[in-house]
Amino acid sequence: MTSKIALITGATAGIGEATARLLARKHYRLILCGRRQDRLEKLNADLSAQTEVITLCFDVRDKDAVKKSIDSLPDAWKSIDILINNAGNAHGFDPIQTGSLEDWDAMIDINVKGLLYVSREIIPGMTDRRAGHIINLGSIAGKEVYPNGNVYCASKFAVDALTRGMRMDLNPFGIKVTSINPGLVETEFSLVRFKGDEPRARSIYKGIEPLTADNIADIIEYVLSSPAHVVLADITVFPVAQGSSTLVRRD
Ligand code: 8X3
Repeated sequence: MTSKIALITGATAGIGEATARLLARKHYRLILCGRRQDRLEKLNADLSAQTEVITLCFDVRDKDAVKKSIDSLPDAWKSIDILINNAGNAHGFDPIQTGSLEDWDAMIDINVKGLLYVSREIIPGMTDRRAGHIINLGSIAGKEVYPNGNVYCASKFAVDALTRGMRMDLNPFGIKVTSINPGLVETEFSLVRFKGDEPRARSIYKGIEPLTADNIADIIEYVLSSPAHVVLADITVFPVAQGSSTLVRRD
């Protein structure tokens, strides 16, 4: 039975929500962060019978809101043991010559700058306590570039670089740093990428059995259960049907 405190960004959907639900069953105390108050309230209502939950409603793009929200935590919740940097999305799937500046800003602001803002608020507590575990949700898109992936891939390559940089800078403090890099996971991811075009979003997973958000939550729970001296540093996970970013065997 753990009473560790885990903070999850992007907790209201997909991998973040599945992780919140699984860690609640394992009695982690949870700080659930997201932009959508109604979804945060529903999660809180669902999970608070299993564990203690605090919700923080803010947008990771807004550095003042990030600081204000994390500063607002009661003292008993300030010793965050686990940071799960999950918030992130793909916006658009255009070649570089016609990409939308708005989409580019969103991906860089959320996937890269948002991760930095949240990390910067939480890491000093971990270095003071010389303990902690940071899990960054990367992507196969942060390991291999693919056509039309351009800025999304760049944002996830940045997450990969930041994960490695954190592991080096935080090495003196005994802080664990893990990256999990999924391939095709069926969540709202493609619906957001394709701006609500459901048939196009569904076609990404057609003829394969994609990963689910629960598969990734299981991996996160496994990573967190490692012995104190063990850190799973870098995990890439595919559905069996996937051989690379661009190689997918469809029935
Ligand atoms: C999600 C995986 O392959 O769509 O990050 O980029 S992919």
